[in-house]
Amino acid sequence: METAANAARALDAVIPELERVVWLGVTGLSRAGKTVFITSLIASLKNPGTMVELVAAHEGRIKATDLPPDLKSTIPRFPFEDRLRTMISEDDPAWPPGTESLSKLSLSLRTRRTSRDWLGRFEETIHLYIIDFPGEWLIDLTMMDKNFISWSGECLERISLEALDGREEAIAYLKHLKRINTEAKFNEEDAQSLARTFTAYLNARRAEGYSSCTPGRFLQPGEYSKNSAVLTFAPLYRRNHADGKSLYKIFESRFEEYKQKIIQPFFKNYLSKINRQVVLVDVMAAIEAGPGPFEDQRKAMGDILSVFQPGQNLWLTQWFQGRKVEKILFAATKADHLHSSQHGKLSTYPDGVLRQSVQRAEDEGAKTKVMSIAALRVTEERTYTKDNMNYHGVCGYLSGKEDSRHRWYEYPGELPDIGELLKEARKGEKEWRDGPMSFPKFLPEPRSRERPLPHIRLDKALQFLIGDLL
Ligand SMILES: Nc1nc2c(ncn2[C@@H]2O[C@H](COP(=O)(O)OP(=O)(O)OP(=O)(O)O)[C@@H](O)[C@H]2O)c(=O)[nH]1
Ligand SMILES: [Mg+2]
Repeated sequence: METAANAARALDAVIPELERVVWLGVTGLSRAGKTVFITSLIASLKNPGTMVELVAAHEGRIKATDLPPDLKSTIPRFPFEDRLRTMISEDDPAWPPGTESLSKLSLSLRTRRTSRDWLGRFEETIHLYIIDFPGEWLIDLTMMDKNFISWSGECLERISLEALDGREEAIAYLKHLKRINTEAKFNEEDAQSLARTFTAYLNARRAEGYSSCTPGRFLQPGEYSKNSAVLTFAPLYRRNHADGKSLYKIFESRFEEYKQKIIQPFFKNYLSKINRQVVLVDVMAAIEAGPGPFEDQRKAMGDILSVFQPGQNLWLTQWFQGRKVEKILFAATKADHLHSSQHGKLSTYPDGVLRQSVQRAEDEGAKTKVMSIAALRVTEERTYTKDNMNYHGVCGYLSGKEDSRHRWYEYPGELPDIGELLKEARKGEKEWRDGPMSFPKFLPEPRSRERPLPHIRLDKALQFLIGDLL
């Protein structure tokens, strides 16, 4: 026995450890839950007490979880410790702020295999590369197969419809546009003022819960300054005879520059490398916002996801270099806002909303799964009985309450049927037939950082995404 163990140790010394790099794409629109998911994922791998469904963790085969400095990376490191400190604290925990720029983290998991591989290796290290970015940037992918004429046409058609509906910022943009001769020689003042009025319109649209607000950098400029040239353009009516020095032509070339300098590198350097992907969807926020934003989110996500299927978009296909997303998890986030009796229904939502994308991913050979999760569970379930009726609700630190340091019970009601919602949204209804819907929002509760994080199905999500690699 001793000789066999010595031989194994000798083998370990000469054979390099198996190392693998996997890009885990955490994608989702603004406020979908990406930053919370990434932070909770890392914290839960480092302290896996609650990760029972992640087989390697449960079997104690994850030997080390490190966050080594990525010396080759030119972008900032994901501020994991800072985000965790915000969310998990004994004093005043809060949700992390919205993400304003790109960051990356490399997470190294040293695992012990259940048996030696054919080279006699017993241990291996998986380097998970994860990036975090503002959700607003994702929607820009839908601009890649448009040119200035088609993009402007779509925007102006929508703005005109919204102006008819009385949207103040849409009316303001059209009025502004009328005053400007876009065939005249370019001048910076007109350019800046048009871009500003258009950005105000985009901001107002987003505040109402709409997702398709392009260009995303107008809302979240990241490393660019808001009035840099590449972010100073706006949709214009088509002008076939404008000359090269006109405002029209300059805007047209800035639109192309935006695609080439901003969208393409973001896709080429990061998104095209994704092997495993989780698509986070905040279905409850979309339901709350009403049928218009709900349908808009559905379309936007469908368009975005089509980009990840090589062959769907000629512009971007060249960057995949034969790579494929092998597994895609579609997850409805923030499941802890609802009692578990509603989770089954919530889990059907991503499939209902993104049916085409799920089908297309499967046709391309990717394994897919649909579920509902809470990366950080901040509520507990309670059943409240009144007049012989049971109300299955949740209880936690309610956001927006003056006294948010007390636990409050909420009965979020029953989720409507996804098929009905889709029908109403597709018909272009202005309001849901059963009236507006809203769900309670909860804050993280004070807790010690030593304890493993509570979650809903984060372990199952990870088992599907990376379990086979561990
Ligand atoms: N209850 C609960 N709320 C969550 C959870 N995850 C996210 N949230 C809520 O959703 C909000 C947005 O989450 P983030 O992780 O910041 O979303 P994001 O996708 O990173 O958003 P951007 O950075 O704007 O793109 C948080 O501030 C929380 O209010 C969760 O697991 N449970
Ligand atoms: Mg974020």
